[in-house]
Amino acid sequence: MAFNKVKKMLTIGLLVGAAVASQAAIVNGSFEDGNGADAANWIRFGNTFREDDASRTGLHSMKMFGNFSGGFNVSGAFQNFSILPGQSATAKGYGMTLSGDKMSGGNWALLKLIYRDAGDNDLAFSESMFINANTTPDVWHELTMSLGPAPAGTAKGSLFMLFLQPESAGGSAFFDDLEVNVVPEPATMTALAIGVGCMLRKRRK
Ligand SMILES: [Ca+2]
Repeated sequence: MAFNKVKKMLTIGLLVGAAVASQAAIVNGSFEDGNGADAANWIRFGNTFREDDASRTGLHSMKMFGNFSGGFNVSGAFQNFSILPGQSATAKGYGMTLSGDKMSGGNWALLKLIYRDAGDNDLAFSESMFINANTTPDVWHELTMSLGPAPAGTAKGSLFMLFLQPESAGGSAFFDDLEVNVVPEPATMTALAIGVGCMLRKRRK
């Protein structure tokens, strides 16, 4: 087989491998799709709103702050994604607090990546770094999470943006450019590698 042909096939194989190795699992992570305070594909609760006064990319981000209900309370939004036992998920996003409405008191905000069973019980979770009163304002901070293989009984994954207000302190947090990647279990990867190998051998004959 001509060298160029082999090179082309290897490139295709690598591209297929890369596409399968890491699959984008959530949509509208930049919150550009939506209607007013609602971001398409996201379910929000408490004081959580799609806003256009601070964004890392595009025009929108998600803003959240406390409910000022007198006790410990939570605002946030989440999106579920597909994952099977044995597959692994990682997630990334960006968080910020503005100096004009800086996080204060004991408030904190974070991203949380979760594996859940069919009854919505948490089987495993990974929390990002916190956005809180000590966070440098007016800068987007990269937030990352990583979980190992999903255990037996995993029915879905969820990515949460959360704002926790232990008392009635002020301040708000913004999130933008969230993504989740799901990596197939090693057995699937091996099978794919063998498949590409067979394809190349067959073509060589
Ligand atoms: Ca955005």
